[in-house]
Amino acid sequence: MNPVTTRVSDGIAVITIDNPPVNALGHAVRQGLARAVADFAGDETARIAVLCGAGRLFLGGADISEFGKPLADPSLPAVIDAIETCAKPIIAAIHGAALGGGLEVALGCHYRIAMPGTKLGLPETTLGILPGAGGTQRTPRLVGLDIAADMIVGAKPISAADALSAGLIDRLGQGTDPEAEAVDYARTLLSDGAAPRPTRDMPAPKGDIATHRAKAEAKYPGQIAQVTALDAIAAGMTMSFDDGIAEERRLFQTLMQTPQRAGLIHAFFAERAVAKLPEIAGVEPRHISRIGVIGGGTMGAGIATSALLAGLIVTLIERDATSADAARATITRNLDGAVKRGKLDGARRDTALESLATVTDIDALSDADIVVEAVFESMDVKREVFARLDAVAKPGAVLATNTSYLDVNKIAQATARPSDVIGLHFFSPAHIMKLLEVVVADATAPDVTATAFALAKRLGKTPVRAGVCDGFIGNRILSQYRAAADHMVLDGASPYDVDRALRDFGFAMGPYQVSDLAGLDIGFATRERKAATAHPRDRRPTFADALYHAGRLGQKTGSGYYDYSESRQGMPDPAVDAIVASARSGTTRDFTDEEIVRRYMAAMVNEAARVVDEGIALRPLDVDVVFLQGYGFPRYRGGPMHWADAYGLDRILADIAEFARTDDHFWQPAPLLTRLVEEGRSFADLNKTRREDHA
Ligand code: T1G
Repeated sequence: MNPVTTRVSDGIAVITIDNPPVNALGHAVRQGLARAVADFAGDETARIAVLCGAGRLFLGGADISEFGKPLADPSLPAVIDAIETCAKPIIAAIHGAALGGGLEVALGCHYRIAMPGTKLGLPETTLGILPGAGGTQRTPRLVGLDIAADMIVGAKPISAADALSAGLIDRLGQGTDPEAEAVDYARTLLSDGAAPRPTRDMPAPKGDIATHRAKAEAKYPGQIAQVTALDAIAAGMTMSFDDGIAEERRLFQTLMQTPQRAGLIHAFFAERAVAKLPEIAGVEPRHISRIGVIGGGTMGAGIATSALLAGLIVTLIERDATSADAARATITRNLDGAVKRGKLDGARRDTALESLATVTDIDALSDADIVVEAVFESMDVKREVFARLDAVAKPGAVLATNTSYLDVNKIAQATARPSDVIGLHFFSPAHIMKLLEVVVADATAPDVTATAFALAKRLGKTPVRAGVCDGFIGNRILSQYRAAADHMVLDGASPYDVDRALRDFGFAMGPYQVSDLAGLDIGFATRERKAATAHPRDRRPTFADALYHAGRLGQKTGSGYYDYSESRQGMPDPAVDAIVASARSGTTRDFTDEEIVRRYMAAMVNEAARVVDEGIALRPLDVDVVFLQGYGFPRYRGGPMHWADAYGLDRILADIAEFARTDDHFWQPAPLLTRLVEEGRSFADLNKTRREDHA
C-alpha cells in the first residue's frame, strides 16, 4: 500500500504521508514522496501543494531501522532536492513533531506552517550522526549560524513559537486541523501570487563557528558527531550550496560507519525493547489513578513528585505531622524546580499540589490502587509495614517496595497476598531519573507486573524487569566492578588515577567521585551488611573504612576522597593519599589507565553475564539500559554488553585470565561468557534469541 497519497481540489494538492507509528521516511515513503512531487509538478490542475503527515505527528525522521543496511534510492536528500526545485510552491503542514529528516523535508519545502505544541528538532547527533539531508546547510540559512548550531549540536527540539520567531517556520496555526489550516494558508499564498522560495538561494550563514566548536568539545568530550556536524555547517559558510550539501553527505557517511553511531542506535532501540516485556504481552494492567507512598524521605518524596507530575492522586504517609509537613515541603521544592527548569507550568504545579495529601494515618491508603513503600532499608521495618498494609489496602491494590537490594520474596511473605507484591526500585532523584528496576518476585502475578510497566510508562520512566537477588541488576554488578577498583587501589593505584581513567573512558564520574556524591556511610553500611558472608577473595577496602571513621563522608561533609573546601568539583587531597597508603600491605605497583579500564570493564561484564545467565536480567540489552540510564555509562558506547561485543568477548575472557593471576577477584569467568565465546556468539545474538524465546 503506497504510504503517500495525493488529493487535488481547487488547484491545491494535499500530499499525505501515512506510515505509522511515526511516519518514518523509509524507502517506500521516499519512493512515494518522490512520485507525488513529480506528479504534482506535472499536474496542470494543481498550482500549490500542501505536505501533511497522518496521525499524531508530521514526520519522525529517517527510518533508523534502515541504518547499517545499504540505503536504497531515492535518497532523502534527492527527494528533498526535488521538492525544493519544484517550479510550483510546496507548503509543509507541521503538527506533533518534525524531527531529523522530517524537519529537513520541511526545510526543503518553500513555506512552513506549524501547530502549537509541535516539536521541531534535529536530534541526529544523539544517534551519533548529523542532519544528512540538508539540515546543516538549510537551517543556518533560515535561522542564522548560532541558533542552527545550538539546534544541531544540542539536539534539543524547539517549540513552534520559537521556530516562528527564529524564522524556521512562517506561520503558527491554531492547532485545530493542520491540513485545513495549511490549505487556508495555501489559498492566501495563491492569492498573493507566492512563488517557490528555495532555501538554497538564501545567503550563506556568517558567524563565529570556532566558539561553537569549543563549546561542543567541552560539553561532549570523546564524542565525534557534534564537532563533525559543525564541520558540515562550516562548509556551508564558505562553499557553494551544492558543494556544502556534498560535504555534508560525505561527513554523514563517515559518521554512519563509526562505533559511536552503532552504540547510540543500540541505546535508542534497547530503551524501547525493555518496555516490551514478552511475559506480560496481552496481560491487562490493573487501573491506577490513586497512589499511596509510605515514607516521605528523599526517595518517597521523589516518587510522590513523579506521580503528581503524571497527574495521579497521591497520599503520602509519614510517622508524624512534622515529618508529613517536611515531606510536603520537599515535594513542593521538587515541583518548583520542575517549573524553574521549564518542565512544568505554574497552573499544573498548583493542581499537582492539590492532588497531594500528606498524612500520618495509614488507613488513608484504603482506597489506593497502588502503594509504594519507601521506608528505611531494613527487612524488619519493611515486613512490619507490609503486614500493616495488608490489613489496610483494598483487595486488588498493588503493594510495591522501593528497596534497592532486599529480598522482595521475604517482604511479600509478610502479607497474605504475595501475588500483589512487587519491587519498584526507583533511582534517586526519583522525579528526575528515568530508570525503574521492576523486581518481579516468585509469587508476583503477571497483571501486577503489567501494572508496574503501565505505571512506569505513565510516569515517563524506563522499566527494566529484574529478578530477586542482592542488588537486582545495577547494584549487584556495581558491587563487583567497584571491588575491582578497590583492589587496584589496595595494590597501588591512586583513587584519583582510577577516577580519571574512567572519566576518560566516558563515565560522567569515576567510582570515588560517585562515593563522595552518595556518601561514604552508604558504602560502609553495605560492607558491614555483607561482612558476614564476604568471601576471603574479596579484600576489604580498609582505606574506605579509614576515611569513614575519619568522618570524611563525601560532599555532604566537605571532604571524602576529594576536598570540597575550595570547589564543588572537589580537589585531590594529599591526606587521602596518606590514608590510602597506610591501608595497604605488601608490595604495590603502578596501573596504567588502559589496565584500570580493562580491569574495571572485565569485572563489570563478567558479573553482568552472570546476571543474564541467572535470568535476573532478561537479556544483555536490559543490562545496557540499566547502566546507560542509572550508572552514567557513556551512551555512545551503547552500554557494557554492547561495548563488550565490540571489544570482543574472547578478549574479555583473556583479560579475566590475565588478572586472575594477580587478583582473586577474577577467580572465575562467568559460564555464559565462556559458552558464548566457545559458540562464536555475541550478546547481540543473545538479545535476539531471548526476544524470540519470550515472544
Ligand atoms: N525510525 C524508525 N523507527 C522509529 C523512529 C525512527 N526515526 N522513531 C520512532 N520509531 C519507532 C520506535 O522504535 C517505536 O517502535 C515506535 O516508533 C514508537 O516510538 C537524514 C538520518 C518520534 C518523538 O531521532 O524521538 O532523520 O518499539 O516509543 O514516545 O538527517 O519516537 O513500537 O516497535 O519513541 O511517541 C531522526 C526518533 C532520525 C526521532 C515519538 N529522528 N524518534 O515518540 O514513540 S535520523 C529521530 C523519537 C535522521 C536525517 C537523519 C520518538 C518520537 P516500537 P516511541 P513516542
